[in-house]
Amino acid sequence: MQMTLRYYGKNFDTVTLQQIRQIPGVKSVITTLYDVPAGMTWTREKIRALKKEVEDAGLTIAGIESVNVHEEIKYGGKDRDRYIDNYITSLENLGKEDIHLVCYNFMPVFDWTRTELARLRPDGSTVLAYTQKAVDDLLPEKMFESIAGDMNGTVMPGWEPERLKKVKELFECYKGVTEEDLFANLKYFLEKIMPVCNEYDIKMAIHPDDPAWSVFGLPRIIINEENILRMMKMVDDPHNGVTFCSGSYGTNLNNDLPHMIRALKGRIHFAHVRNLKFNSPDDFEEAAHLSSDGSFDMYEIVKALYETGFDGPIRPDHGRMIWGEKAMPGYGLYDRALGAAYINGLWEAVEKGSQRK
Ligand SMILES: [Mn+2]
Repeated sequence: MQMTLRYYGKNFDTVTLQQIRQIPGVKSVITTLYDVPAGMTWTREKIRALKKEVEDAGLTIAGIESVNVHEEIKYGGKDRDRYIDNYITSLENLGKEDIHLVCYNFMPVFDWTRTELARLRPDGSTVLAYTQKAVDDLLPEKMFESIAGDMNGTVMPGWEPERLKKVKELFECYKGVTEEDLFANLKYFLEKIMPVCNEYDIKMAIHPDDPAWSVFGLPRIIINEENILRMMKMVDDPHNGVTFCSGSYGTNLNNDLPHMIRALKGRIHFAHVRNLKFNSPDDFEEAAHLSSDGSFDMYEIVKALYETGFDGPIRPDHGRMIWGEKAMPGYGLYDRALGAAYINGLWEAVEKGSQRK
């Protein structure tokens, strides 16, 4: 595996590449062109500038998170072919710039959803949290307002203000779109992009829906083992793969995370490793990465990745806000650095332990 950290670019991130470089074992970042809206083409010039910024700091780009998929592609709008063509051009340009991993998601309207961005934990840290009751009591358009008001002055990926204005409109577009339609639209998209992925060896890694169930009545499909295996089979190409995000699949306690990793052997191109603490099945908060701070057995998750031969980029995921840091909620430096160090430790222990048998 290749330990990485997510980086949002110098105009958006409070964490610098110089700081990231000092985290033990981190030689690469996962990043994106944050200022290119979904549906627009990524130019070679922009990709090259991003690469230069990262490489000048002594790091490399391990992959892109994300090249966002335009809503028209997801709901199957009349202009979807145009947006797919743009996506193909973006992939082609990434391939030409020697970037071979792209994370994306297929969640309608809302990206990841949390109901609190700074829930206080017993140790005084603050974390992102979710409680189903808060979602049930809220109108979708209010969701954007409540998230936007609590971002420490940052713009959070997936919750950009320009999307806020369009929420009602978007809900109209998804009227009548079923889970089966979403599967069909994803298949259509994947079949169109697989040739360029094969030509440039670009691994597509779909991120699971978070939380892993329908919110606000919108369909969601990348939520469990059955559905992700269906997605692998419906476009059976090694470039059609997965971002295994323990914190997202883990929102549903019925998902057996180590079992899912084993079932997806060979198709996990990217891993997000983090822990959650459940207070009830529909109320959880993001814990420290350490197993004993949350509800997951992080050792078993890392062991499953190791034993299935996972050799792609891995990153700690959302961290707690600790030590007075002011940053994008979930994306401060300190707790993610602790997470990286912990995952590195687990990996080394699993690796050396298995060689000694
Ligand atoms: Mn994730």
